[in-house]
Amino acid sequence: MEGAKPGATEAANQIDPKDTIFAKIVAGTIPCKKVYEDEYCLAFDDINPVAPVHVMVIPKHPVSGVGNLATEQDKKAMGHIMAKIHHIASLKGIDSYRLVVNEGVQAQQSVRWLHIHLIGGRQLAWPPG
Ligand code: D5M
Repeated sequence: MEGAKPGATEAANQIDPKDTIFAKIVAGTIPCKKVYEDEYCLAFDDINPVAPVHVMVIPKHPVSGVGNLATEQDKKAMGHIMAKIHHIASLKGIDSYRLVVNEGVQAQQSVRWLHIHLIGGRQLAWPPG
């Protein structure tokens, strides 16, 4: 398969989420355009939007990716996030959108802190590339 060398996913999995840019955003040492925040999650505009609405929705505690969801805290946060997504979309003025989670190198996850892309504000095509 193209796009990922053998072992690339394993190497990426070694990246500590605390070393990512999203850790700095959660800590407040790097600014973001905040859309929503509560005890469990933070939502902010994507710096490189692919649509008029493109929001990053992330847990506030470090989780690398879907493959690393393990603890009760992880599960509680992700359930909470899913229940808040529609509200976050409404804050951007939309009620139709797509959620994307890239997991691992071949899926082009570039920030190893679990994040949900909330994308909308235009007609979206299907299937995605
Ligand atoms: O998506 C990672 C996403 O993170 C990508 O769409 C850009 C976004 N990003 C990266 N740095 C920032 C900052 N500083 N603010 C806002 N958004 C950011 P992935 O699924 O890992 O490819």
